[in-house]
Amino acid sequence: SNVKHELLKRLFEANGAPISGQEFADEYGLSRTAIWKYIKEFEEEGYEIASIRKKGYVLLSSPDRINAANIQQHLKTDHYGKIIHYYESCPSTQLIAHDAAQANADDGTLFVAEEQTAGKGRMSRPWNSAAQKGIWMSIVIRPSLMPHQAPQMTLVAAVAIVRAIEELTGIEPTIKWPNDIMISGKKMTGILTELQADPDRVKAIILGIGMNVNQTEEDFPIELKSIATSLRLEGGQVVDRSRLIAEILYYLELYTTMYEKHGFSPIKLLWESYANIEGKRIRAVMLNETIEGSAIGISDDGLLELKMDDGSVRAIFSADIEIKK
Ligand code: BTX
Repeated sequence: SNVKHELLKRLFEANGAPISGQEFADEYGLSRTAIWKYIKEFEEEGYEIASIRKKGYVLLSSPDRINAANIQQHLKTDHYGKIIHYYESCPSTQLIAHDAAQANADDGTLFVAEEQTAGKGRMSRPWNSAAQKGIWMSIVIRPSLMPHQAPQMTLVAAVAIVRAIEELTGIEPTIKWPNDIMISGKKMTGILTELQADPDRVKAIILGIGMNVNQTEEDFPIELKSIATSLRLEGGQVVDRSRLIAEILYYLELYTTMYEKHGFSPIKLLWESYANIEGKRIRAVMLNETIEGSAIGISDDGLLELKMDDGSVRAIFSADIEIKK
């Protein structure tokens, strides 16, 4: 319930100082027993709370969970993440977010799960989403954009994610067009951008982000061991997922607003500084063909431009790319 969230938020915000159960109960018109019941529930969820006579409740430690209170204590956005739906386990946050967007979910509503049992990537490929190890989330955003501007939101998100990781961990990932974030040549994050639109306007973008955070080698299934990595594997440290989510939401809101107001060119500059593909030999696998050329960069619409060996230029909308040494 909302009151339960508020109570947990207060406990967090008190930073180790006691919260009076009586005062909180009065403020919300509840009994002290109701408050005590919430405290018991928190303890069952893994929070350690001390009850100090005549003073109140003190939060001693919180479990490693990306629930609303844990994320919201770090939040510095205007809209994004103000409403958070949290799941211990669900098939796919992307499906839930789609339904919610159809049912008019607000701009910035976030769906996060500790675990997905049917996480998906592009073209319904499976996305491995191990319990408590990563960030598996979908956000509904309602930017004022034309439908043809929607695919660039993948690049906006990529820039926001890389920036957030840099700020929080000092690790500098690279972006692999269009939707992967890599560290030392291995996939660390995948982005899935989906659209609900009228012919002339975007109604909602459902942005799915799958990020490997605290996996160790053993946590990856055999088929991913050589192609996937996590922040922990690269930086040698466990990362606070809630803090990272709040940081991502901050930059996502900032850069989405920038894109709405000023178009793609400032995003393109940021993107190019993180992608570093100019001049690289690229093999692009598309649905109907595979081509090879050298990268010129991305166009003003976010398409990948390749210079072919015969001198012609091809602009690619979507593909799986391989960057050759
Ligand atoms: P993609 O199609 O670019 O990448 C999918 C491919 O990535 C898979 O075929 C597999 O080879 C590889 N892969 C699978 N799981 C992982 C992993 N954990 N780490 C690295 N590589 C992996 C990328 O699609 C977009 C993924 C979006 C996932 C988010 S999670 C929240 C939301 N809910 C949901 O179901 N999807 C999105």
